[in-house]
Amino acid sequence: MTSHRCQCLCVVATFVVFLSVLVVVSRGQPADLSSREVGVAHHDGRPVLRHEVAPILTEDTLTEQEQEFEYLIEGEKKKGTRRVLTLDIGGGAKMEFVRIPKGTFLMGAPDGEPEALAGEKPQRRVEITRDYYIGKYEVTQAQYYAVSDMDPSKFKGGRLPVERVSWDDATAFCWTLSGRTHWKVELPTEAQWEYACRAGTTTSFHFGSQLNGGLANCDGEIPYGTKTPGAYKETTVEVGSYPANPWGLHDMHGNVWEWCRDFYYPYDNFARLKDPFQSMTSSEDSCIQRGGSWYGYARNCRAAYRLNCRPGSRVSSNGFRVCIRLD
Ligand SMILES: [Ca+2]
Repeated sequence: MTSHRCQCLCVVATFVVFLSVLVVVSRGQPADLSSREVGVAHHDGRPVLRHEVAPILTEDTLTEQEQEFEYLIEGEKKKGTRRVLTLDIGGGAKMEFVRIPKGTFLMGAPDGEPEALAGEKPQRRVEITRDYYIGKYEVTQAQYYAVSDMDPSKFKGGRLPVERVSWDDATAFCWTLSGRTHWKVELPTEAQWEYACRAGTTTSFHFGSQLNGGLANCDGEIPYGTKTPGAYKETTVEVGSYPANPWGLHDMHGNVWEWCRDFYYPYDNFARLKDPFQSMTSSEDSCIQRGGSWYGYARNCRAAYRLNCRPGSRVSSNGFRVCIRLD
């Protein structure tokens, strides 16, 4: 009798464990992560991460540093100050984040912007209701290796941006870093990305309305806003090789495309104007990438340009930068 009860208990326990695993695995691609959730991210089709995400630290624990920097607008040099948080991300690597103040901005392409596509319109006023941190640079290969123990990039160099990373890889990186640092690390929403890229400007690029490869790493042989062609380096370059934007961020235009957390949606079907974010609605959805790349035409580097891409895509123009959520 006792043996029979033991067997029953074993069967029930096995079933409960099986159900738990099923629930975790069936979560599929993560859309949003709140503290204490158990996460599963996929790399090469395998679940590779599963850990408790610790609660974020409070703002009392911040140790920011003020940094002065130079930026360019319409060819004129200006001075700015950024508030930088430096995190030890393990593996001997650090990562710098710039604090972005909450506020409102016009998201999307204005009427009359040359070569703007229908998906970039209508332009509308969007509110970002909380401060957040965003990477001063794209995630580098040294940082990616320190966190994920992988080095997938085509072009090799510790200070080059990591590429050949999918949306799944980028999300897995965020989850690992969240667990390691106790901060809520995530990909920027598309709105957070464009807000940070524009940094208060309204032109096609944060430095003006022309690009031919001189102020951002792209295919300058196909210029934008000018008939004068420029450089096409045919490779990524070290992060921070070009001037910062007015909020102190580098390479928001060009170098590598940057995965955003959102799945693609048309602006005109999307009424939310506060902290807009679109989670996945079907397995056919595409993710958003922003900012253009070393491989792309200058027009694709515009602040308003939206690329939709399958989340599993791993090509040498795909990279990312990460945010820290404060709430
Ligand atoms: Ca970029």
